[in-house]
Amino acid sequence: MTRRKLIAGNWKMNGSLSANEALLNALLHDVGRPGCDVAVCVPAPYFSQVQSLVAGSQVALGAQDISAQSHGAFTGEQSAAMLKDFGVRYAIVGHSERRQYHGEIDEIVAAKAAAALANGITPIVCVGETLAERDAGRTEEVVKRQLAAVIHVNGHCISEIVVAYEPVWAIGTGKTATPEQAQGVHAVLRAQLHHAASEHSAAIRLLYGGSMNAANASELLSQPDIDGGLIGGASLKAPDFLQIIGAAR
Ligand code: 3PY
Repeated sequence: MTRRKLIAGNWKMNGSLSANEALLNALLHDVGRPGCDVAVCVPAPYFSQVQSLVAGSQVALGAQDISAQSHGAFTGEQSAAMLKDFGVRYAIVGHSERRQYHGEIDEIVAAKAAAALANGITPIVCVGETLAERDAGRTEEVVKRQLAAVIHVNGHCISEIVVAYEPVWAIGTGKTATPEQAQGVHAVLRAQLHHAASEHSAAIRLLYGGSMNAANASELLSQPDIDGGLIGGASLKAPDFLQIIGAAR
């Protein structure tokens, strides 16, 4: 089955009103009608600005996190309904930086994915092993455990998720998994999805993330189970991000 690729930028905690405007103007000027889905996952304070800038374009708005709660005394959190108010279409959940710095365990990630799905937002569920886990031969066990938690809670609507394999050792380090390493893990995840939801598994998009850039995108994106990318630093430079989008056609 052919899956339409998705290229999603993860701006992380970067940007300013002026920098966002310059970046998006450059992106929108040249993106045209891309042969893939495109999204930018931006810091929450800029939802309103980015919603206006991308309105009517082929670029969708995404968030970098979402609360598992619907409302109430949860200082600093943003609910799915709040994200919907700004036209947010995707929400990253379980990025390794959130797992590492904010103690987000598998159960929290699964609850966040559930909150997104219940509100019509597509969760981009991140999984990935640390260098120590890879060196110990535990990659498969770790990513399968992380994905199983989400499948377990969201079984009936699993077809609506996007999964991003982001080896932690390749995040912000400039190191990238080789296309073969990435494809190997994607095949494991595809098989797991097939086992859990055979009728939907072929349609679920599996993105690669972890230092995907303009130079390595084509080779990674040509792998049979790599259906797009979750792009860190390279999504902050319009020419690089456009080149990655071009490689996903
Ligand atoms: C990276 O490429 O560094 C990322 O973390 C993308 O989410």
